Amino acid sequence: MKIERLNMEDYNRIWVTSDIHGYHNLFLELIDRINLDREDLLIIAGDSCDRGADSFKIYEEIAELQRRGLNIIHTFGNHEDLMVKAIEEGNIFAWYRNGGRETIRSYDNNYTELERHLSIVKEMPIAVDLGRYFIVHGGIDPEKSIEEQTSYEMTWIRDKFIDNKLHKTDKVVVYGHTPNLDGRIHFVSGQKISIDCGSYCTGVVGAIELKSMREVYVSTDKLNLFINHHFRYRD
Ligand SMILES: [Mn+2]
Repeated sequence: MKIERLNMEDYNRIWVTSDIHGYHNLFLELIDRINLDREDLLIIAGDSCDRGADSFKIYEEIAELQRRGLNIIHTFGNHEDLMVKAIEEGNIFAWYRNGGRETIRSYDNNYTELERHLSIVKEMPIAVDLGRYFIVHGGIDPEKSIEEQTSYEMTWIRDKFIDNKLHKTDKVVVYGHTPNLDGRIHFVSGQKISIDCGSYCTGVVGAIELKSMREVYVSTDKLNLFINHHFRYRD
């Protein structure tokens, strides 16, 4: 299990987003809006694939931006976990039920690319520890220290983490996974920042900059999103 440990002082601005779920257009708009440069860090806290149509393009885009020298770290989300388990262990039903069919379609039978991306996905860190902030997809077991957490808990945990306002570590946990259906970032308590804006039902992807606490939202038209979804499932 890999936890990336970084020093906040090494970067100018530190943006965190998550749960882009195949909406490549929203990702591009976000990159444009936050105007990321080489002094900054962008952490994508999991779930760039599934549900939306363009998962392939998102992973490609991230790799291209990294090649251009931008600091982008993508942590492992439960949808990345579903993808790995479907492809490597044949657990296809769980993936397809959760939007994996769109991911496969986005590769358009290009299995070489899929295999290349799969190896990148498998190398993703589970979390980023910035000292004061701990960035992770699902959350943490509130009763355990950071050292005691498992990959599975940090990728998948929901109720136990959400239902407990406070946790054992004194770090502020910044997490996705559990969507805020009002399409906003929530400051749940002094110890938690919930950033999943529910792209696939709200049309919104949000991001927060941890030094200024500036929030940015990009969104597609909700009706368009609904209609695309509706017609996609008719065939
Ligand atoms: Mn998600």
